[in-house]
Amino acid sequence: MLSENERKDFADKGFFLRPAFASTTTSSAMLEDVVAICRAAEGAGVHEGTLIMPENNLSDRVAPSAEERISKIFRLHRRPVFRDFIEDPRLLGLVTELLGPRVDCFLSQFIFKNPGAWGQPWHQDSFYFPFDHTPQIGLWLAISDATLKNGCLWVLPGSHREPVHAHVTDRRPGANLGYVEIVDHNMSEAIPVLIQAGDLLVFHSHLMHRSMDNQSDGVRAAMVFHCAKSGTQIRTPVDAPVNDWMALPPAPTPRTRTDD
Ligand SMILES: O=C(O)CCC(=O)C(=O)O
Repeated sequence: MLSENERKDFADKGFFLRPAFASTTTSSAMLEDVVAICRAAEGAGVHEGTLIMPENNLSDRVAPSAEERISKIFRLHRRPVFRDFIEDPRLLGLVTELLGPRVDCFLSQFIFKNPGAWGQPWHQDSFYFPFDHTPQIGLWLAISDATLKNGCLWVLPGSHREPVHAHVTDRRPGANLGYVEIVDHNMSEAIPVLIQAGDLLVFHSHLMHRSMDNQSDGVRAAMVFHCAKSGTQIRTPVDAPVNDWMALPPAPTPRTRTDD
């Protein structure tokens, strides 16, 4: 289910890109659902089991619509459009090849990076995942094009081989809740991930990555899922409120010539 190049990129660099993975219909349905959530909740809070987080540095903006003040919406993967996506046989094939035959989706977040929103500092996702297995797999689906101007992701190729580094709290006054930063590593070899709406970035949870501020006039949106091997144990007394463990179906068995 993975090409040779994808397998090699994941092993060598800690990520690979699947261009044109999602249709415009899927991306639009995701966007429509999260916009409806933000408007129903009239901004940040809880709605139908989802958690809606504000964009702190845009909190005093007078915005015509609720979603223009939102940063992230968590716990989406049981909703039909998101569940259909994460249970797509192409995704199941990909994550089971990387993690083993049975996999859970435990985290999902839609990211609205509105004009003026700040980027998320350098981090490794495993810092947020105090689990007994590593790695987890991140699936970052571009809902809009991601450019240098609108705050695309940056990654440090090969950094997935690093242990989880110390992370310090994001020191910018007004930074979003939960933002942390790696300050003890050289990031000079980092590269931008310039991708188009519908492209999927697949990455290792130790990969160091960040995003930049949105300096454009348009929103830079993305939908991110995280998957772990089934049976993963949490090493903290209480799980993070953003997590919601859901077993995924097994990947369909590839057809062989004798099936015909
Ligand atoms: O898309 C972004 O702005 C940051 C996303 C990110 O770093 C993450 O999902 O771990």
